[in-house]
Amino acid sequence: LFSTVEQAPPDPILGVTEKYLADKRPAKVNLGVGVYQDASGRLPLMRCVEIAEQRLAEDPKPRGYLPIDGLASYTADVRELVFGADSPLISQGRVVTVQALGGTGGLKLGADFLRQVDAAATVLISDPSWENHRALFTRAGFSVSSYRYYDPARRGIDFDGMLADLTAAQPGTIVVLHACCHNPTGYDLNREQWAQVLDVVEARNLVPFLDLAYQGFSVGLADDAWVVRTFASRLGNLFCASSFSKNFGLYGERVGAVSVLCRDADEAARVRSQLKIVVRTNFSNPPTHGAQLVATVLADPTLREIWTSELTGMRERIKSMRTSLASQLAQAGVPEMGYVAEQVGMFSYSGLTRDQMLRLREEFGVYGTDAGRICVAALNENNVGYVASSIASVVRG
Ligand code: PLP
Ligand code: TYF
Repeated sequence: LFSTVEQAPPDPILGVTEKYLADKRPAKVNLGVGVYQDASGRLPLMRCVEIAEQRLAEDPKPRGYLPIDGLASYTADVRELVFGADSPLISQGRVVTVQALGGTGGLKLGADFLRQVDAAATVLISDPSWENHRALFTRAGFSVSSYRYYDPARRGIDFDGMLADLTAAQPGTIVVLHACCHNPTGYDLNREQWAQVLDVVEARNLVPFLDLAYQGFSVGLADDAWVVRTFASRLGNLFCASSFSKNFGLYGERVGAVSVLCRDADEAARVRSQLKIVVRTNFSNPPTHGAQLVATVLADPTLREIWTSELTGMRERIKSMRTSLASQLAQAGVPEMGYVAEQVGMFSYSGLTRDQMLRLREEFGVYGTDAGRICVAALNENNVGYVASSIASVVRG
């Protein structure tokens, strides 16, 4: 049966971690995978999660099945975090939010549902994008192309190219957009540019699928949802995938959701019923623990306050590491990389070539992706100087 099964290539990002783990050098640094690390270089357990966990343990509950569309208090929280607590779209019953296995699961539920609705649609992702976008929508049965996004020569966004590609798209094309903290480049559109994208999406009748995997990592929780809220205020339909992997540090618990904006409450009820079939035929119903943790934190004003201040701390720490990397690069003779301080989110497209990235890895044990992406959220006071001098060596040497 399996004699013709081919060896699949490793995940381009998670494969970097495997190489890092096999490296014996003590100075090695893993800037490959997008996982936040604290000032001591460890993945933190957030204090708000720890307290919520203690509370849940003090009052242990039986583990029955959750409803197919998820824990109701959790999905209501997600809807408010994304669309705003006072959004009329929520009171009008236009938003369907279904619990999913991480942000990836949210994307997949949305993709499988969209495939039922319009099998012939094309999906457009940014060039470049998170690699899993292409793989996931392809596996869901879509033909996936890209729109221009990053211009290596200009070291920034090719906005004219992006607008031209979106304008040329057929009506009904599904457009995957990074709502904030673009992965992998670290370059986001400004608000005027987003408004122009929205004009094109509306005029060309495109279907936006906003990926909100880093809410709270750019400016703040509400600001980072601005794109979703602005699109939602003008469009009949849109999709948004949420993830609490990064902003709650709940990577392994697989806590996410997909929200679908509908034209009215009746349409929302029909869409919900179809999304429930997608859930049922994939995993029947979602897991309890992670959603319970998020709902516990968000339901308690004190825990919520702890969460937002911890999130602010993480965002600020990343920003200070960007500034520190830029200044240490300048001191080491690479002043032209000041853009790392301007980019946002967990990642930075370093501008280094594949060869330079391989040299960083082989000669210095500094691991980024082949394409030149580094996770700045893994920098700290103890490794930033070493990373800067290593980069300077491969750039100048
Ligand atoms: N979308 C983007 C752009 C991401 O970078 C990630 C990162 O993991 C995800 C989705 C998936 O998030 P999750 O781990 O919650 O599935
Ligand atoms: O881009 C990243 O590093 C994160 C984590 O298949 C990730 O989004 C990477 C690869 C993958 C799943 C998650």
